[in-house]
Amino acid sequence: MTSQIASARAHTNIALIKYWGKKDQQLMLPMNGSLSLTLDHFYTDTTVEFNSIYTEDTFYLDQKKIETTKITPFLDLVRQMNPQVGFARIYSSNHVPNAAGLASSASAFAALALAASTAAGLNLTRRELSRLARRGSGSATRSIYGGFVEWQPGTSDLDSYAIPIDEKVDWDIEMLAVIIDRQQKKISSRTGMQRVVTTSPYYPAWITSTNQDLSAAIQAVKEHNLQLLGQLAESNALRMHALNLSARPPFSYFEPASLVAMEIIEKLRSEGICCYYTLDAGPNVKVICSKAESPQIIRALSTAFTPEQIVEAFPGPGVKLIEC
Ligand code: 2P0
Repeated sequence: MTSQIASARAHTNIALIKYWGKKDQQLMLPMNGSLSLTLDHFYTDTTVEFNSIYTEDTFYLDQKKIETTKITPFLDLVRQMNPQVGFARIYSSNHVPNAAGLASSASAFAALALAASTAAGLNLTRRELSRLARRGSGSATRSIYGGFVEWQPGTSDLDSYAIPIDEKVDWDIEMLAVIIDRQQKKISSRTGMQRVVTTSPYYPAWITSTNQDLSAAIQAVKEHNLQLLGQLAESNALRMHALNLSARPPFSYFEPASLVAMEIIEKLRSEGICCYYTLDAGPNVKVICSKAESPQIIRALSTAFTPEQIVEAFPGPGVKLIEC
């Protein structure tokens, strides 16, 4: 019996400029570039053990065996790189509300990419890890790095990967997550984004405007301009959700409580507080703000949400190996 084992931790990331559509569904190449912030508070720990006695891949999430069709094709990519390794047992624990728009697949596949490739004896560069993680889930491409990260869309498997923009964030920015629903979302990101690509008449305008948003947002990060970054992130998120409303059939991830949170943020802004929101493929609202002003924002959100629903998060690190 030969056994090879490794464990990794990856943090999730929230897109400030969104990825919403693929030009190649098999290679997971995005239609446009995106920009995210990796967060410290939400992460996935994953252990991969390849063992010659196993006869299939088995996946345990939070100690429960899960049937999924996503793991074996992903591990097959690792087995192509080292045909010596056989089947695996994968143990993951998620410190992210599952599939509730807090990007659990991002941390999941980034952790799996590092744990599986290390267990297989491969010593991949971060660029190679980013390309590998992409094959599991698009947003995972970015979770290889900490801080602000750009995913360059590329034109092939070789040149579609993330690059760090500001890994060790040393300026005053934080993100408040307003947890509105921990349930599985009704329409998966994968289904939702392809529906807008094929049916929204606004899709070409999304591509043009998002490319402009991306360049401006990268500049805002470099200048530590929280206000400009927040403005760009909020309008980019609203355009993404407008695409969903313009698809056929239309769909939306908003819940009534999402609108309540958005209104609180807009009101605070009219009172001079620098805060902006973004929403992903779920109803949770993420607020971009400064540490200096977050106590006031939390107070305002507390009029409508419980303390458990308001989670503070700060810029977090890239993927790393941990003790098994
Ligand atoms: C993002 N989202 O840029 C966008 C914004 C959600 C909204 O990437 O099909 O789980 O696995 O590549 O990465 C969520 O979609 O989708 C996502 P797949 P993924 O973060």
